Amino acid sequence: MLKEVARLIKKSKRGVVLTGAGISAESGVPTFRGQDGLWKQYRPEELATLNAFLADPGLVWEWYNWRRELISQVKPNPGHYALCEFRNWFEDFTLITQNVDGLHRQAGLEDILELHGNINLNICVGCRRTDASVTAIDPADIAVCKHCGEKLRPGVVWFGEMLPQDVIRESFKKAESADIFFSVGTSALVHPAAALPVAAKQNGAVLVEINPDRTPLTALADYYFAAKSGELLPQLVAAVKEEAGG
Ligand code: BV8
Ligand code: ZN
Repeated sequence: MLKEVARLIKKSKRGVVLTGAGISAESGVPTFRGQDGLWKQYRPEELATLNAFLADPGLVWEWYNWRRELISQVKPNPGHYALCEFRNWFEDFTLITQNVDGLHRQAGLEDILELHGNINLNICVGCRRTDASVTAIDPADIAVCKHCGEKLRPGVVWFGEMLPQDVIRESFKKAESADIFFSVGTSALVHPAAALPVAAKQNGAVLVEINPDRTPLTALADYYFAAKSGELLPQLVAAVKEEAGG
């Protein structure tokens, strides 16, 4: 299967990768819905929502501060680095991520489409301006916006919130024109991100899924690797190098 996919990659001009929390799992960042899931003690909809923040901003900041602390101590894993190689394979390569941990950028990929924002950004809950001057937030005394006085919140997209329109529009444009689309480390449950691989497939892309567990996407995939991304992606890089005789 690896050889076949390597051959398809060689024949493809436009490659797109969508990643989810699974690609950061081997870096030590807990996924959302796994057994070590971030949301074990809370349900996602309870904390990652505007209502939760308005009801108890301190609790929400405690959770984000815990995640920021955890992410500040982890590093990209071989899966993140392998994706940097994908840039060399395609005339047009796009990385779309649902992750907010910034690990793709740390691994060296710059132009990334971040669907759900970035956990290290602080924005105003009122006017949504970014305040880069504030780094740490004290849940007991939450910093406020210099422009309108409203509280600062993490710069991520919460449930029930719109994704950045320019980012989601560009993501669908890239997915719909992809020759080959990789869905890596995502449970394919959260919309509208989960609709991207389907849109790619519907527009003629070869769909490759890499995930140790099956997902709602697995039945639709042309190739499904039941594997960890940190192991499989480097193997795919090696197979492409072999294919290129290099
Ligand atoms: C919106 C940022 C509307 C915050 C996140 C019913 C049906 C369809 C949709 C909905 C519905 N009810 C509600 C909705 C909408 C909702 C949604 O999709 N809910 C789901 C739960 C059903 N979506 C929204 O609310 C979105 N907004 O719809 O707005 C709207 C429209 C118009 C006008 C106004 C409003 C907003 C969604 C964004 C939410 N924000 N994150 C934060 O991080 O704190 S989502 C959150 O889940 C993360 O970003 C995460 O990336 C994302 C998706 O999860 P995954 O990345 O897939 O992670 P997960 O743990 O689920 O899976 C990990 C996978 O990795 C597993 O499959 C595992 O097997 C695998 N894995 C594990 N180890 C490895 C591995 N894979 C590879 N290698 C390994 N080593
Ligand atoms: Zn403001």
